[in-house]
Amino acid sequence: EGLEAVRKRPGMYIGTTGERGLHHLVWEIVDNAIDEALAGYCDSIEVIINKGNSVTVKDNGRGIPVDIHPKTKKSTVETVYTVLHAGGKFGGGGYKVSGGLHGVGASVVNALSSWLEVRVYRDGNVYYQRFENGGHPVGELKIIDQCDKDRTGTTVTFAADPTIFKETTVYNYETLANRLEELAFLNKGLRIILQDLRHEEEKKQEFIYNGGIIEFVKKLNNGKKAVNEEIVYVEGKDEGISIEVAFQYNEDYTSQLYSFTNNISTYEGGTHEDGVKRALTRIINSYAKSAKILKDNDDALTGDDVREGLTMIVSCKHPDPQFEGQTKTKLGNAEVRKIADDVF
Ligand code: 1YM
Repeated sequence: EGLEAVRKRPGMYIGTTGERGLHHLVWEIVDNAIDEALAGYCDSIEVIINKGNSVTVKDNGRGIPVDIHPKTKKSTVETVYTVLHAGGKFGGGGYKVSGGLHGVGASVVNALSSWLEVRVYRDGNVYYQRFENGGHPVGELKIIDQCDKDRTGTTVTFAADPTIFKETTVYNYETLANRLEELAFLNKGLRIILQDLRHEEEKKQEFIYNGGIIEFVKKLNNGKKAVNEEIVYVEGKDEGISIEVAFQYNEDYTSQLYSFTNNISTYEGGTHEDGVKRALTRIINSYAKSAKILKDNDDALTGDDVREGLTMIVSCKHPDPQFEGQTKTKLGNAEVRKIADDVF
């Protein structure tokens, strides 16, 4: 369970130690804040690139629990940040649906940082703990200040360790902005702010989309001639799995179809995408027949036919997603495909 393992083989946890891996650190911490938003306790997340390329991630959720964890006899904050694989489901209740390392990424980020600080705002107190040199605590979690009783949340600041990230420790503003905007589209009503304090002229963008994926489709079709003015939107939930679909046709011949599960792009498709595609083809064919647009002897429209000029987002939230190659659980692929189809 030691963080040394992460420092020995960082690639196993974050893929690469290049620029991509560096940004992965931010996504791991942001994922924990997103999970808190998905649980319904947080509606605002801030990401700040500080001078010197440390990064701060703030949320206004409940704050990471500060009580003593029964197993480790340390605070839950310290446990989440120093024990590999902690932070996921332990303690029971609730599930994590965001992507990344399934809520266990905090300790990985700490292991790969030269220093990291956590502040938790809870019960009118400001709790603080600092870690150095790959996750070693500098003292215990302690109360350093008082705050308004109504103020709750978690603030984490970390500096990627240059001895691990030898290629670069400099963040790319556009990389962060693009993904944070995507997360704002995929989580409607969630406010995400990005700030860059590295340069004389400070940059700041706020992403909040009350229309969620409808506004995502609007952006993708910007500058194109829409066929249906009003973007079609449907959502539904079954067996704890929710599916949202938004689409609009434009006069192009190509299609833009992006699907996501738990906020992660599923660019190779999947059962959620199959179910929606199948339903769209079935519904358009059935309408075309009943409206006598398709005569009895005509061939049915194919999937490719009905996707011409289609811009569509499919977003699935699944408590226990299965990716290609993973073992199947209770709900098999066929069931998920059927739920996606039914919801549509
Ligand atoms: C800036 C990063 O980590 N926020 C965050 C994390 C947690 C909670 C709230 C939280 C979760 C739960 C209960 C729960 C985490 N808690 C844990 C653990 N932001 C950030 N906000 N209370 C608070 O899941 O039941 C791991 S992450 F394990 F302690 F519950």
